[in-house]
Amino acid sequence: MALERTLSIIKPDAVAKNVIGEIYTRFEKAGLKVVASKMKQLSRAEAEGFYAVHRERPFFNALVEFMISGPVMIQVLQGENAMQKNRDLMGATNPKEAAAGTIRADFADSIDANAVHGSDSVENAAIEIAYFFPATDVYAR
Ligand code: RTP
Ligand code: MG
Repeated sequence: MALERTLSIIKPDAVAKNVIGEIYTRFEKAGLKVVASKMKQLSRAEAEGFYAVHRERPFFNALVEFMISGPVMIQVLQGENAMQKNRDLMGATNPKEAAAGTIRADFADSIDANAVHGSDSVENAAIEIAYFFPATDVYAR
């Protein structure tokens, strides 16, 4: 098994619902450690840059509008198979299809307001972590 890092974002809907702590508890109970974190109001340019791979998709504008609608909580998670483990905790993109007990099943309202983001590959995780955190702000622990 590989010790990995992945990028997680608690999206504006879940921050507004005041469930940051409940979501962090799920990370911790799954053996994932928070090794960097910050709350941030994304600018439009930051959100567009972060989701640049989706620029041509029909939902891009709605996604950017949603991600700048309020502050987000951004964290780096570290642990064995952290990328896939976080994806498993999150559940399917559409909360209607998310397995019971996943973050999206429990906290997401819609495919747009779906509570969390998680990197979808180890390669993208490295890019996404560097997008938000200088290396000196990510801690070995
Ligand atoms: P995320 O990137 O946020 O972790 O979510 P994901 O991998 O499960 O989904 P992805 O395909 O990367 O899409 C990014 C976000 O765009 C919104 N979306 N809306 N209306 C739609 O059909 C649609 N499809 C995707 C979701 O908020 C999704 O999380
Ligand atoms: Mg994605």
